[in-house]
Amino acid sequence: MEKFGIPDPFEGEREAKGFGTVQDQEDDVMMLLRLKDVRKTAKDVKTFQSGAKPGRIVVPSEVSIRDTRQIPFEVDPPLHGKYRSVLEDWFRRPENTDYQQAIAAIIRELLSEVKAKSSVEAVSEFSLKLQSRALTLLLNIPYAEAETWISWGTHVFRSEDSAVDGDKAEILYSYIDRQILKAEESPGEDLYSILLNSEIDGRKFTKEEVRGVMILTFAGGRDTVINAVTNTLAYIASKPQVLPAVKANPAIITTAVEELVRYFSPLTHMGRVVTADTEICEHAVKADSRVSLCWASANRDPNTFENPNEINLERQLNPHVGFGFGIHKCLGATHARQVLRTLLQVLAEDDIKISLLEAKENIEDWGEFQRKVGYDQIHLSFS
Ligand code: HEM
Ligand code: EMZ
Repeated sequence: MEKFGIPDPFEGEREAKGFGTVQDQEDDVMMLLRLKDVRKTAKDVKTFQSGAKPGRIVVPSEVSIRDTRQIPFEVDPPLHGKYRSVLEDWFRRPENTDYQQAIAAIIRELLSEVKAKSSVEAVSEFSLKLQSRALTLLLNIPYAEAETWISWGTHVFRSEDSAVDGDKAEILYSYIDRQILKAEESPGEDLYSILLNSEIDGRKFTKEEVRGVMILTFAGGRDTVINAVTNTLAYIASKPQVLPAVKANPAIITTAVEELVRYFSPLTHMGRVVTADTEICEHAVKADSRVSLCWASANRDPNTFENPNEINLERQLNPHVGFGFGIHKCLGATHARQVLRTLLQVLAEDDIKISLLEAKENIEDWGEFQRKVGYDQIHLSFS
C-alpha cells in the first residue's frame, strides 16, 4: 500500500456476512457494511432513529459527556425537516463566489507560511488552521476567532488520553454559551445571532436549540475536514502527476473531490437506535440496540464501485455515501466541498510541489476492524 493509501479493512466481512460488531462502552454495535443495507437503513428513519438520548447514536457514545441534543443531527421527522428548512439557506452560502475567493485567500496565506519552512507538521500547521479559518466564513464571524479554535486541537471531544473527554467538551460548551450571550446582547450577522432570531413552529429558537446547532457545527465539521485535507496533501505528495493534470483540465476538480471523499470517507460510520425488533442481513436485531451505517465500507462496495480501492479522479458513476444518505445528509457538505475544491485549484494554479518526509498514521480501533482515517502527524515540505 502506498503511503497515502487508506486500506479497506471491511472487505472480508462485507462479503461474507454484510456486518461486523464493535463493542462500545459495554454495548455491542452492529456495523452495516454493504452499500445497499446502509442506504436502506438510513432511509428507514422510523425503525432506525437518530432522535434517541443525546450522544447515543455516536460511536463512541457521547452520552456521558453531553445532554444537549445536536440539531438537526439527533432529531427525527417531522421536527427534523423543520430545522433543516431553517438552516439550509445559510449552509448553502459557500456556493457564493466571494466565499470561494475568501477560502482561496486563506489557502494562499497558509501556503506562504509553510513554504518558508523546510519541514511542516501539516495536521497542526496546515489542515487544522485551514479548517478553523474557513469555519469563520461559515459562521460569518471575525477571522481572528479561528486562533482560539486552533488551540483546541483536532477533535473537540477526544484527546490523546480519552476517546470521550468531558473536560475538553466543557471548553467547547462554555465557549459557545459565551458567544450566545454576546450575540443576545449585541446581535450581528453571525450564525449565533441568525439562529437566536430564527423561528420554528411559530416560536423563536431556544438557547438550548442554538447551543445544539452550534455544538454540531464545531464537532461535525472538524476532524472530518482536517482528515480530508491532510489525506489530500499526502495523496498529492505521493502522486506528482495529479496537480499538473488538474491544472491542464480544471473541469475534473468536481469529480476529483467526490472521489477523494469516497476514497477517504472521513467519517467512518454513524449509529442509529433500533425502535422495534427487526432483521438485517438475516440477523435478528433487538429494539433499543444500536446499529451503525458504515459509510467507509459502503464506499468500497464492489457491487457499485468499479476498482473500489483505486482513486480515479474522473470516476463518472460515483454515488458515494461519504456525506451520508437520506434526510440526514451532511449539511456542511457544500462548505467541505468548497474547501477541498479550492485547495486542489490553488495548489494546481500556483504549481505547488509537496514532498512527504515522515508520517504517523491515525488508526481507528473498531474492535475487529482497524481503520486508517488519516494522520496524527505528517511532515511535509512545500515549494
Ligand atoms: C451530517 C460527513 C463536514 C455538519 C453528516 C453525515 C456524514 C457527514 C456522513 C451523516 C450523518 C448521519 O446520517 O447520521 C461529513 C464529512 C465532512 C463533513 C465527510 C467533511 C469532509 C461537515 C461540516 C459541517 C458538517 C464542515 C459543518 C460545519 C453536518 C451536519 C450534519 C452532518 C449539521 C447533520 C445533518 C442532519 O442531521 O440533517 N456529515 N461531514 N459536516 N454534517 Fe457533516
Ligand atoms: C457529532 C458527529 C456529527 C459528534 C455528523 O457527525 O461528529 C462527531 O465527530 C462528533 O463527535 O458529536 O457532532
